Amino acid sequence: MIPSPEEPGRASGLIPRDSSLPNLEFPFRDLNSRVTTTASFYVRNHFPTPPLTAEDWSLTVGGAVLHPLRLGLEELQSLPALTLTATMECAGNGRTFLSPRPRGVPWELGAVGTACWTGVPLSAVLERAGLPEVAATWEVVLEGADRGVMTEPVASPGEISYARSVPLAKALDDVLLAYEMNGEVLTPDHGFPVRAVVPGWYGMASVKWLTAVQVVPEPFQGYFQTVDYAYWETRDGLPPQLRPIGPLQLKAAIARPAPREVVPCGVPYEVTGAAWAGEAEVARVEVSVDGGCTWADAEFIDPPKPHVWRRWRFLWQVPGGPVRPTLLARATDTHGRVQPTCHDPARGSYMITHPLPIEVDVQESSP
Ligand SMILES: Nc1nc2c(c(=O)[nH]1)N[C@H]1C(S)=C(S)[C@@H](COP(=O)(O)O)O[C@H]1N2
Ligand SMILES: [Mo]
Repeated sequence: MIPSPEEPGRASGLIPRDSSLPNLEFPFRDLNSRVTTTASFYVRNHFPTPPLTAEDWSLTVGGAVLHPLRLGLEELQSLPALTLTATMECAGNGRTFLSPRPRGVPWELGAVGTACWTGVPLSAVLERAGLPEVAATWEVVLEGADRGVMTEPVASPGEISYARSVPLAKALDDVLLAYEMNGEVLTPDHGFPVRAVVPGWYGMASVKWLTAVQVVPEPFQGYFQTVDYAYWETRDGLPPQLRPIGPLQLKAAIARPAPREVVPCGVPYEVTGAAWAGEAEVARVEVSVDGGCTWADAEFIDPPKPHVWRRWRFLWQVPGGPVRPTLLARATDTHGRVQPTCHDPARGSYMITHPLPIEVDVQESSP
């Protein structure tokens, strides 16, 4: 089944990146607001969107809680709500820039967006269920209603649901059970009726179509935590260990010019893009228009805001053509950390945060 852009609630104007599931990319060159409209927000599905209804939906809260409970949508919505803005990026965003081209959805630059999410803090629901005395290893498993069989990167044990965990401390800090996106009811593709939003983390943690929350005393080792969405960490002189991907890593991305754009020669061009840093804050963005030989500061369009990208711009004096310059952008955070210069193979085809080369064509000057 080709995901039809005409399906009710399905966004148009997004670029399909998959022939069998709605995996849809935002054309990143269209970036022109800090908050992405819902219609322009990328979609990442591992399984078909489940047909949930507001009447039938419920959330079970269980595991190592004192009073397991089940909440209907109205009950959840009767709890005090809050709205937060967060940038969400798929961990595989930018994968097409890797060579050799790895398996996985071939995202270019646009598997990222920023939205305003309204819902109930997960902490409020966990407080209701009551927690015993907990330790630092405790986690909260978030499970979606979508199910299916995975064949890659390894075969799943038959049909599985989409599930991810977050550390209990993060769950109690700022994870939201969102039922609205940009002031409107969630669309089916973005998780109707309720999804988790894990601010400052890669998108895989923000489980859509959330139907179960379980508190567990040990790290959860589910499919999307181990064989998928994991990377190799080398620490303490031990051999590499697989770790689940978590917080967003520092990154600046160029929206305009787009890859292979034809740029007029001899006139100023406003290079623009966005930068984000997960749980840290972006302090500086630099641009190179000569493939990384020299760098100059870009100017921020947006003020800093936790968990939200900052758009930036840079005025480029385009040289005479024909030439094919390579543009790069790189960010520094408030701790002085800078993006890595090349992709670390320990990250596999995830967390692609080295400056991505944007090659453009400068038009030949007319005689
Ligand atoms: N239930 C469920 N939740 C999910 C997924 C999924 O396939 N099923 N995909 C995850 C991934 S990998 C990403 S990047 C984000 C994307 O959210 P979006 O489709 O609203 O952009 O949802 C996450 N939550
Ligand atoms: Mo993702």
